[in-house]
Amino acid sequence: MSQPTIESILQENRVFPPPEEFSREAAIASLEDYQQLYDKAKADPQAFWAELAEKELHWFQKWDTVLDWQPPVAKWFVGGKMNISYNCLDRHLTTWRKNKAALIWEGEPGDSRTLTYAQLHREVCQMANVLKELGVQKGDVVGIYMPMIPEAAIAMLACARIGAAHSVVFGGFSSEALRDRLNDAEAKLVITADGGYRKDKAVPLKEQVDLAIANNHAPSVKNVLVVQRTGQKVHMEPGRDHWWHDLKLNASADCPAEPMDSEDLLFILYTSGSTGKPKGVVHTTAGYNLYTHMTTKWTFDLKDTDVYWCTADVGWITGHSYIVYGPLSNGATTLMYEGAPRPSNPGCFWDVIEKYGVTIFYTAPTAIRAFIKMGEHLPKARNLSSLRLLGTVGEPINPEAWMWYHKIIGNERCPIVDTWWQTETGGFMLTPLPGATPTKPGSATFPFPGILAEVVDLDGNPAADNEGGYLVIKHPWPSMMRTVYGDDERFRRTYWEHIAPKDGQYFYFAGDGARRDEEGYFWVMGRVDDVISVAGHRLGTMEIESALVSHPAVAEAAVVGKPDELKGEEVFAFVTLEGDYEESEALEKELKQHVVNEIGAIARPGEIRFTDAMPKTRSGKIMRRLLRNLAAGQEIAGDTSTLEDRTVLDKLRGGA
Ligand code: 7RM
Repeated sequence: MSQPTIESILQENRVFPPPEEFSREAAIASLEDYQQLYDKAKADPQAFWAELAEKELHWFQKWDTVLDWQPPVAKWFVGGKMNISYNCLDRHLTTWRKNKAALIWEGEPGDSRTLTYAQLHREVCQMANVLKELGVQKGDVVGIYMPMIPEAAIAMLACARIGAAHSVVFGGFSSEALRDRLNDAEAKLVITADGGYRKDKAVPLKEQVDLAIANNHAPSVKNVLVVQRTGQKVHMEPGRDHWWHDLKLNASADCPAEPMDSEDLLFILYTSGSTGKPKGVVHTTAGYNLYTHMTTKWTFDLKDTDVYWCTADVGWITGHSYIVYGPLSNGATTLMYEGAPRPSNPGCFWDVIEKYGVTIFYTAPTAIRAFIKMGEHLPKARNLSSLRLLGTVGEPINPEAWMWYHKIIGNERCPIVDTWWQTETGGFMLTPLPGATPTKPGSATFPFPGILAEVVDLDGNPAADNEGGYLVIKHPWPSMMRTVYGDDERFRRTYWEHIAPKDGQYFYFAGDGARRDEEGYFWVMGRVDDVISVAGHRLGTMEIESALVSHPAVAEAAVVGKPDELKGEEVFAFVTLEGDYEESEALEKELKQHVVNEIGAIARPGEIRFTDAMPKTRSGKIMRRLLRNLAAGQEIAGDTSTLEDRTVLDKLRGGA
């Protein structure tokens, strides 16, 4: 099992048409239907989105202008007023869905909870009132640092309800990383839990919040709302920290949703790039609601009887768009699972599918590769016949893993939707529509209707068939990121100038290389920048380098991705030491732990190689290409003539 290589993907020519019984029941039931929809959207994108916005969402007030596009600044449904929490909750209460399961939750220790739409609405209203009581106002930012429990979704919806923007920080991030994000967003309040369960252990969360905001290090944070999850002992600072279960006792369940302007800030979500600190990706209300609604509806071909499970964490965009907002806006039943496959319970995912009769299962290639390794006897020992549709996200899926997923989990009858998108895009950009699109293992197939995607060269010229290039989007779409929080200039530079605009045509580019085959299928090849993907988590190599050099022993650090069978990539760090330090196993361990403290366990280097010098060009740039070759244990490929000191390479190899 390995990552897709250009060779393996070029040889991939299997095609899987949608199963007939699936197409028969599907909303978009043939390639012709898709093509028609796509053409219609392309001919008049504004009319296309306006029609759907009218039909699919509730508005307090209709918009005046569908799209105001002053590149690269887009405003959608200008003048409209709506609330995404209303669309996810209130509007379902006047239908039979009132008592339908909105959220099914399975806790790691085996506890569980189901909230109907009416119950979820009640909890959200109560938390919204508590936030107001604690001084949160429309326009404020609230940090959310939570385990995978219903209150994570409740917190997001409660913020949206009162017009506060949320900034969810993945619970696996360290207190340092949390602090940076809280400060950048100037969060007024943090919603957290005493702890959460991760792989048979109760991990502390409130303690991390304490560390993040101690000594006035995050001065904007005035209050902390704490959900009791594990019962572990935590410090509660009087006047600042409040238990949710205490405040809930007197919280009214009456809290009308605040009418929000279409372009009001909905949330900030931090993501890694190739340079600088993580960027606060800004998403706004109406366009995000519409796009996540439509992509959930069509890509998962949602039916009212579906039990839909996305295994992501709410700390990532996938959790935002496809655990919380997209499914709930559609009135679907969304399942949330606190656990993860672990040695004590390697079949836990299949247990969850069997227990709840999951019909749609959406996970990441890295998880699939781990399942393969754990053995097919595990899924085979469970009844997975409820499944009707499978999905993947996060990285290119290697055809072998795709075939295993198709055969062993899907029993050769479930279509697979390989969805390519990003934190920045808000929702699916390239994806099959399961009743319509013949799939090819490893290809995210075609653009969603309304998305004009292309593979181009640096001058913006379309690449020839099967020729690699940059994957760009050429027309604004409703859920596109609006800016980098507090840094419009960085937004422009990062996403819109890599490929220079020409003749008024702007190209959105966020870092992936791709090619299109002769039938128009897109094959995403992976990042072309210094962003790596470890177990589907996006990390900037520079962030890890900064973490390393903040340790007194480290003079210089260069981080690259090393191909890894399971995780896709692993963090591989080259480090030169300050004069007074000597390499040792103890120091290696210490540096790894240092990265964990600075960023979080997901960034822990798998390997650190000490070196006397880095391979550099004459202008002093570290030659990462060489380091990537070295990390992968490959021969150095390509030109090394620009290398300043060739003996450096021999020394580095010697360490291999
Ligand atoms: C949703 C998410 C975005 C990056 C993106 C790609 C990679 C995501 C796929 C994929 C190939 C896919 N958001 N990526 N999905 N590559 N095929 N289906 O992952 O912001 O965290 O990462 O992930 O490189 O640029 S993210």
